[in-house]
Amino acid sequence: MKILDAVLTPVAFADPPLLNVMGVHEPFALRSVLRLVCADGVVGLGESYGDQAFLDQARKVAAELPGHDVFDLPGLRRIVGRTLGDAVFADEHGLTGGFSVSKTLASVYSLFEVAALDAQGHYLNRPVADLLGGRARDEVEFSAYLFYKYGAHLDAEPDDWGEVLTPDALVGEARRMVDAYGFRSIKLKGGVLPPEHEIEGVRALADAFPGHPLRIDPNAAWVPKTSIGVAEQLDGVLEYLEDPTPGIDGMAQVAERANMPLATNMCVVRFADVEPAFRARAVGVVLSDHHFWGGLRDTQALSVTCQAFGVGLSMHSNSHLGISLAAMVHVAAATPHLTYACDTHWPWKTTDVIAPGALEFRGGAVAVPDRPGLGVELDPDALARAHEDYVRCGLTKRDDVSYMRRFTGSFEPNTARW
Ligand code: GKR
Ligand code: MG
Repeated sequence: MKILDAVLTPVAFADPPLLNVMGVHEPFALRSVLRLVCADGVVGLGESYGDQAFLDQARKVAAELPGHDVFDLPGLRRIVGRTLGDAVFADEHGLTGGFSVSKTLASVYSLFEVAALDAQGHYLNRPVADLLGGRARDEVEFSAYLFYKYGAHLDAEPDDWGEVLTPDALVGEARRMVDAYGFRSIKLKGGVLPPEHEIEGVRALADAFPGHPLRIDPNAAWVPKTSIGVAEQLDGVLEYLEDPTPGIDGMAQVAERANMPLATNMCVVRFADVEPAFRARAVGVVLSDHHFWGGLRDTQALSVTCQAFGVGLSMHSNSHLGISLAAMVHVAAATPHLTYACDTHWPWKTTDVIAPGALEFRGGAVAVPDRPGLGVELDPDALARAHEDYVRCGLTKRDDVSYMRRFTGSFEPNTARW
């Protein structure tokens, strides 16, 4: 089935002022939506980053696709490689590890692979999970994703989550999310307050939610000595400790002394990182993310690699919309070795580009859609509105650091600060 056109639409959606090691989320998060228009009226959907640097690369590939067979994924990979050469897309927010040619190719390829699989599913009348080998599970469990946050964006009214900077407020945020979605696992984005405050926050969560698995992710805000101290103080409280410190060597130092596994979406971000990290015993859990690991099938390959080495697999997330969630659900369903509830930013958004109802959270899990392809349908009016928001907001890249400086006057990212 031939591809006739590949239409990329940058979109923006409202995002609260969530805090992390690099600063604070801007009022809008950016994404790109891909419609892969094929013969016979079949359309495949994809979603990925919306930063200009990514769009520039993706557009070059989109222009090469008319005439390509949507079932020829090795050929698609060759087109991406040939078109991009040694381009490097730098996701400048700095929260998903280093940049490289291979990661750029994997990221751009992923957008098109997902849309190709969606189109294949529509053509064959089968869900994407079936094309990936079939379901290992009928529903996919996700974790609550807590953030410290400001109560309002600059020059804006307070949002309805309010300010979250204390253990009590954190428990309130968790309560709302757990009640609304039924999450069991709870993740706290750390690296915002001094570690002793974040330890207090985690302890408050443990008291308020007994039996719920807990995680904290300071995005490498701590030096190894501090990380070891935190691991000691939260021994028996955390299911895993995510990216406490930068780099494979630092993580290995911490892993040697920590009783819980260390997880990462920062020091193992491409296949070339696997061997050195596993050899150093730096990580016990890899957080996969099809958006930069080369799509759904390479995510499954990552899973098998982890299984072979006795390493767990979970899933990383960034601010995203429903096409991405659908892709995450299908690949998670078709990946037997997935050992923890996946991350999602889903509760933080209020709009989407897909028609409602296809993806519902029950008991913290999303049932795998039975419908063909990804099982989600684009809402053309919602897409148009999200594109208007993109144009109106004027953002062309994610820049948590500069936005934080507008709140505080001066700010340096907290990486390895404590
Ligand atoms: O949305 O601020 C955020 C997160 O910090 C995100 O960008 C990270 O990439 O969730 C991610 C993580 O686990 O590191
Ligand atoms: Mg992380």
